[in-house]
Amino acid sequence: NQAPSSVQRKLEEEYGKFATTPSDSLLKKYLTREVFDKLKTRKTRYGSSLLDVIQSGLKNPDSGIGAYAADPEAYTTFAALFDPIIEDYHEGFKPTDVHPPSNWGDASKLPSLDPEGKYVISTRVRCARSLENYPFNPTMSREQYLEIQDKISGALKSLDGDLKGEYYPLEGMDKETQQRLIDDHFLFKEGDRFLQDARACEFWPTGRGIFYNGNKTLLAWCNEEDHLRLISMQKGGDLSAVYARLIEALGKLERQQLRFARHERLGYLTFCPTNLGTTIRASVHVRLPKLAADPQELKRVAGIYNLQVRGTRGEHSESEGGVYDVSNKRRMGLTEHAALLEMGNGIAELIRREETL
Ligand code: ADP
Ligand code: CIR
Repeated sequence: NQAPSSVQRKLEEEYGKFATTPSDSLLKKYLTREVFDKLKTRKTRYGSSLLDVIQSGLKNPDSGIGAYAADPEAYTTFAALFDPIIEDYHEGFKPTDVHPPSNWGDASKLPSLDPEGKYVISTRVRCARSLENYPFNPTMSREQYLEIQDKISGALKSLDGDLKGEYYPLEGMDKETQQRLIDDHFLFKEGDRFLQDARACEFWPTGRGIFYNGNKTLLAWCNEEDHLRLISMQKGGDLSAVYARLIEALGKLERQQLRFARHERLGYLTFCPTNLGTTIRASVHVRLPKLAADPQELKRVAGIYNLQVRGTRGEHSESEGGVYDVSNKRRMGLTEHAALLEMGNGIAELIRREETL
């Protein structure tokens, strides 16, 4: 039960080139010769090899991480690579640590981010879920994409009241509508080279799509990076309202037939190791002109509070008009509620610092 020799040869060749390529990725940091030699012959039950896990990072040396779980078993088979990546990204979540059970806490007990509405433009909280008994992107068939879309869009029909909405498949959506949804920060982008090189965009746009309610405050993405992304967002800084809506919607979906994949140690399973555990990314779009006069300084100060800074159009984008996306960085080893508090308190600190400058 080994990776085919053609794959092993390709791995040797590509790893050789990567060894002489400069890269700040965690892949570069942790795929030592020793780890590489240990993993290069392995194959998961789904047939994924080390090459399937690292091909995006090999092709894109500007990756932050550079590895994806080609299927749910990859986290175990290739633990010698994933464990140190996870420990580094999630601020010290060790191989012996166990992600705690879900605890969403009391949504009303969160700090108000920006009571005067001077800095925060909008607030968003998202989580990711994978369906049990399905592989991840690179190992999914066209039929599985469609099956998952059926299950997810079916379950979303159960949402009622303010959450009631409609599912729009990407297949057949006109380009103008798609672009407007992307520009308005509602829809995932198309052609992400990190995902494409991980073979996460096969059969595109089959099985991909977006759900949203009447005022686009609750959204769901189907089969983009993960089987399901559930998103709550609105203008302004009312973190409690945004978080409460996510909890309500997820609770309703959990009462449908959907069964979500959860690992006893890693928490909820996702395609990217950065999203494991709670899978929660709570962000604001924020303008902090004084702090951000030097973007590197903004990143440094944000890091003190375990916050991550992204550009206006999300991951791997630049800031437009001084707008930054600031969110909690780690998602593992703490509860959902603790992740929200970490983000909320951190943003409040950044605003406090902005005001002293
Ligand atoms: P994620 O991994 O959470 O899906 P991305 O970095 O891929 O994040 O961003 C997805 C989209 O969400 C982008 O259009 C981004 O601008 C948007 N977004 C993220 N946070 C906010 C926010 N607080 N307000 C408005 N849009 C946001
Ligand atoms: C990278 O390594 O930069 C890309 N593979 C993306 C990593 C982070 N992805 C994410 O948070 N979803």
